[in-house]
Amino acid sequence: MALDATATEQTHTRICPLCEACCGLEIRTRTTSEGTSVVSIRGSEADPFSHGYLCPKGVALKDLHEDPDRLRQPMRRRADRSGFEPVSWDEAFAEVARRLPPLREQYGADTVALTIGNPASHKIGLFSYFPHLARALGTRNLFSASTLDQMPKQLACGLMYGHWLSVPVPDLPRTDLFICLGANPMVSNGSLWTSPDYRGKAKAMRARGGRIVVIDPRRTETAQAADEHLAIRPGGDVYLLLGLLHTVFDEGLERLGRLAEHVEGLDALRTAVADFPPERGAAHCGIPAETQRRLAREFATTPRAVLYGRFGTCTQRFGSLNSWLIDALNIVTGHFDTEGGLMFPKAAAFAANTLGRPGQGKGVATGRRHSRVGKAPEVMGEFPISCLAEEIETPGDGQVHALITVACNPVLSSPNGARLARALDSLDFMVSLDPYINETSRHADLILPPPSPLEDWHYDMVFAQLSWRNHARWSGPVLPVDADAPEAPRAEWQTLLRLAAIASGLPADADLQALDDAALRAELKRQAGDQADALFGMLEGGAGPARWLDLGLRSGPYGDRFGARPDGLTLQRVQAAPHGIDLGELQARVPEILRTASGRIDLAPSALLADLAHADTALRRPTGDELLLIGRRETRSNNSWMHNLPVLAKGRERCTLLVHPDDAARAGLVDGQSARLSNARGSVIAPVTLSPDMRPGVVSLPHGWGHDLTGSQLSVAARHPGVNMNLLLDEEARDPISGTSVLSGIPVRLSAAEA
Ligand SMILES: Nc1nc2c(c(=O)[nH]1)N[C@H]1C(S)=C(S)[C@@H](COP(=O)(O)OP(=O)(O)OC[C@H]3O[C@@H](n4cnc5c(=O)[nH]c(N)nc54)[C@H](O)[C@@H]3O)O[C@H]1N2
Ligand SMILES: Nc1nc2c(c(=O)[nH]1)N[C@H]1C(S)=C(S)[C@@H](COP(=O)(O)OP(=O)(O)OC[C@H]3O[C@@H](n4cnc5c(=O)[nH]c(N)nc54)[C@H](O)[C@@H]3O)O[C@H]1N2
Ligand code: SF4
Ligand SMILES: [Mo]
Repeated sequence: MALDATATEQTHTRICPLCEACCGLEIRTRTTSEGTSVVSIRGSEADPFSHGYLCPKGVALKDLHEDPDRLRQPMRRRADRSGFEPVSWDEAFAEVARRLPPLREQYGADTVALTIGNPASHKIGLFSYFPHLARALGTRNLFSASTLDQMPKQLACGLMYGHWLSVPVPDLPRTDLFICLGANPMVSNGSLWTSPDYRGKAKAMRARGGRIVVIDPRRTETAQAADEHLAIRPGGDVYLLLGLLHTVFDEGLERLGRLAEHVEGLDALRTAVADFPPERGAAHCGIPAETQRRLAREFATTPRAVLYGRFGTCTQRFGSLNSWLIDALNIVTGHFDTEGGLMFPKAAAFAANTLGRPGQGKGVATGRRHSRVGKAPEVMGEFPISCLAEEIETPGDGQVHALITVACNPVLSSPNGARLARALDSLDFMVSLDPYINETSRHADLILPPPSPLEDWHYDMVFAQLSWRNHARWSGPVLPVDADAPEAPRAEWQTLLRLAAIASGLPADADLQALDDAALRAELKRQAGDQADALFGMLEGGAGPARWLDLGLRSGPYGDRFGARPDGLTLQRVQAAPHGIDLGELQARVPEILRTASGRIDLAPSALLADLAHADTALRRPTGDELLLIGRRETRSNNSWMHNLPVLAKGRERCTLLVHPDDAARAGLVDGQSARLSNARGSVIAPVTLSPDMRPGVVSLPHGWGHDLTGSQLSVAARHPGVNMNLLLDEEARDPISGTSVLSGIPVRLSAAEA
């Protein structure tokens, strides 16, 4: 290698956009006459929020940036459908302008469906401008990964506290008993709980005498580092939670303390759970009544304790009930809105629960409309993503003929992706905003790629609202966008605003700055009336999300209020702090945070009370002895889309089926053997890994695999494709109140795969 005397190295800080932990990274780059490249990626020790933590995926940002399969230019499907060809941005948008408006004219606004996936919550440009596109399209057919994930939690929080994003998080650093239900933060790095370095925090907590109990069908990595593991039966959480609450009331262990005057529905809750003593649900949840009672007593009588439930508790038939009962248990035992319990973060910008009149609001509503085919109620403005295929397939008024996917890969991430893939092929027009030609975007007519995260700046709109500690952190771009490539990826807010403009009937080359100015002025008018023009002139950041961020920060709870509080936050101040600004530990926020119509926490929302009757009916049916399939996450994998990065893909096969030795023996299977997993939906073949950590009768496959579909361009992933567990899932199995798919506890048959 020739030495370049002019080479310079530079250190940048960047919030990792790959998972909810939002670690602060330190990225070193080297610039030579050839250009700038990444030399190293480490956790940033100086970050006040993540203190140097990172996982192997953070390091893979270099591979993501350099991945030859990552698209560097818009792609258009060839007319003979033989693959894709690069096109200019002008051509791409001209094609949208040619094809989308006529479909809307012919079939109406609902004919265009929009889906948005997980990475959007990590990209300020996507998250903040997606609503522009949704509004411009005016379609009812909005879908997202939320109904494959956390919608039950958002619904329960919406109903109880009055806003969809008022989601309390466990205050692990100050608790003495942490009960973790259906979550594996050691691997996932936390969810609806932005808390980097679970391992370190858990270790510190146990070192000062704290106890951790993990309740999960598998003895997970989190369970292995806990004091106790209870192997719950998949789908049985609602009965465990009812048994715990029953015990609390039955034994007079409730202790609302300061919250007593801020809740309503306590008697209704007490009455509702009275029919569910621990004995009744013990077989269904697989946890003996006496263990349930002991756990309830321990939880209620430990002054600083917290019960946290996540993904595994949401993606079940009774996901909304689970989410409600988890919070209710914390509230009635005095472990809520107080140190060491569940607490509400207070974000510096964009949090609806810091806006408007404190302590009271409109609450949330659902079911304002229903999906055309399955009649599923709208929740948070969306229909269940598992309804998308039928909306495309079923003829009639309102049929979906066009689709825009934004950072979403539902062919792999949602139940029965095979059906969805067939449906996508029948669309008249499809656009994907995606960096890859993958299982979903291969069906698109146009793929519009984003810049790599290292070429983009960032501020966490969503996760600052879910953080273990309050903070405001901004990262600038680490690498310049390739100036010699005029068709290089463009900022995603621009792509979204351009599509919105076309949907609004404007020409494909409309002036984005003017459109953005107009939208911001309208918002200021709404917020500040006569002062809008003056405030507009004060905002910094140019066009795009930076200027909205300045508005969010300045008008937010720590903001400078445009000079009224001179030492408050502004975009400039946050940008000037290279490692971000620490805003302190979580504080009590009830009643100020509440936005329910009553101004109180609703402990017994009627929609949830009503669903208890169904839990009761289900309890009357015998448990059955079928083998149940659950999922799992892996440190070196992230949902469906990071299997193409060499640093993560290397090493042992990851998409294996974990089977308890007793179940394997019964099926005549040995370690490493190929097993067939099948049910009425389909069948997949995966290698067996024997694992005594599985609850007997439960097997586990990770999700997001199955990279062997023709037409994708994922050369590394295709070498270890794995299988798609979602082919075994029933797209009609949902928690009907939240619309969330059942992704766990799926009955399956296990046998040796014939050679
Ligand atoms: N069986 C089973 N199914 C599951 C789960 C499970 O545990 N088990 N988990 C569920 C959960 S929690 C979730 S959140 C969903 C996720 O569901 P999705 O959001 O549909 O899936 P992801 O794998 O996150 O794929 C995201 C897509 O975004 C693209 N992408 C990545 N970065 C960017 C970017 O910067 N810009 C743009 N425009 N696109 C980008 C990727 O290439 C990919 O196509 O899957 C769900 N599905
Ligand atoms: N490495 C890595 N990290 C990730 C992701 C990833 O794909 N890989 N995905 C990210 C995303 S999108 C999300 S939403 C988060 C999710 O993060 P978490 O909420 O921590 O979810 P999981 O890690 O899937 O853990 C869910 C646990 O629920 C258990 N489980 C399954 N069924 C049941 C049940 O019926 N009852 C109970 N009590 N438990 C059950 C599973 O065995 C599993 O251990 O992780 C994020 N972080
Ligand atoms: S845990 Fe890993 S993937 Fe998640 S933010 Fe941190 S470095 Fe990124
Ligand atoms: Mo997720």
